[in-house]
Amino acid sequence: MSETGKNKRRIGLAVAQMGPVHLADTRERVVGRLVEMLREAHGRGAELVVFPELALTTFFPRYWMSDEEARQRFFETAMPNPQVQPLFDAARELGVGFYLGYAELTPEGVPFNTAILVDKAGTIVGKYRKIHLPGHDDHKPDAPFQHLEKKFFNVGDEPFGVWDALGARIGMCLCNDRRWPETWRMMSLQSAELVVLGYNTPSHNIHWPEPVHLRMHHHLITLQASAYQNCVWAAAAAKCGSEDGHHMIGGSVIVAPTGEIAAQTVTEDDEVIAVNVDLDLAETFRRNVFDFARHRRPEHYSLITERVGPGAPLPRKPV
Ligand code: ING
Repeated sequence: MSETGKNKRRIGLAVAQMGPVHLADTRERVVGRLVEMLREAHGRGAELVVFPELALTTFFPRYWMSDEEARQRFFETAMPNPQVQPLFDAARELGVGFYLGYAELTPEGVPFNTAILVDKAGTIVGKYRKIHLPGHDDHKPDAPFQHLEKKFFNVGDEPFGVWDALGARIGMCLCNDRRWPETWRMMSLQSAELVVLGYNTPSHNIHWPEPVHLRMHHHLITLQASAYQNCVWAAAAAKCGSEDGHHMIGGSVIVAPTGEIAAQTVTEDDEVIAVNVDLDLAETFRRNVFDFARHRRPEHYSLITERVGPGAPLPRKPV
């Protein structure tokens, strides 16, 4: 972590957005792209680089196939492994940490949509398995594409986590997690300073004719509001563009605890954005507006963990 100016706690943070990964793209080719962006990010002062969700393959949950076929073609049974090793080697050589999303098949044969946090020595210091799995588990033959995360992945088996790494308190999540306020609160209640995530967000909704511009709108307001309400920096890396004709939004961003966008990509290709993050920028908000310990009233929030879906209004005292 570099100290510059008025002794601020800073971390060089980069988001490495990926353009399309097609079915025909090999992991070797993809990892070559990741290494290239890691080097560019390092050149721009990055100490931590955020890669997308399921970064090593095309977004395969858009295709109907058997679990066996999916696991054979798109899952990693070890991390690192020979195909990904060049990324770990480059990270260690340059002294840069990274977040990487991939499809994990555990030794016990359990499938997860996973992200890892790797430190400057190339050591995996944290692992998160996606909790909010969107989409469906049945085949929708009439849909233009599928969204089979509920079929191919198990729900994560550990709560949202925060890790002390690279000189910061870093929380991790994945894609759809960012839409749920509970995700962010769980990490800010563990004193996160920075939340990193990758995403693959289709432009089109298979369930109803949602106006396309809303995808980007909801993506950005979610990150900006969540960063502000939880006093964290947020860094979100897209895999985007048209993968074998299936379009996904870009809009990779680094958002400050003020809720303002500090950097945003402008293409749907491989693109690096970088910010020299002031980790203490959130301190003012934590001391005043969002001093959780002074202002939160969990005794009035019980429904948030007691109920899954909406239910009856709570009984009230007679007015
Ligand atoms: N993708 C999408 C996401 O949450 C989605 C799925 C899009 C759900 C829009 C609801 C609305 O960004 C993944 N992979 O979660």
